[in-house]
Amino acid sequence: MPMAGNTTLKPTTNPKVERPRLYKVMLLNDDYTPREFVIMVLKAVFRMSEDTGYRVMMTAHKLGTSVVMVAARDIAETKAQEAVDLAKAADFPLMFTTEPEE
Ligand code: TYC
Repeated sequence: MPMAGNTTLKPTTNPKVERPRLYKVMLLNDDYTPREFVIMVLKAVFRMSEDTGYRVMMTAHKLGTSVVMVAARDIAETKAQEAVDLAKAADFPLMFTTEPEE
């Protein structure tokens, strides 16, 4: 049976074979969510330590946005949704978004 798709003998050097893009989960600053709540979400959903959570939270607080993690698209989107759901359940406007890496 003839093979469909990539039939060349050097698949690992074939420039048409590309890894799927990775996605960034971004944390967005707002004026209402308490700092401690942001850190709690970063620890619970993204398994961050208190120190790392504090630094990521403060970066978004000062600059407006901060990179939380980089992962395959489905993982990034699931984590961002879990984090937004926790914020919604607590009635905070905290937002996480995903975007492809360059
Ligand atoms: N800016 C918020 C405050 O002063 C804290 C905060 C930090 C909220 C980071 C969101 O992504 C955020 N209470």
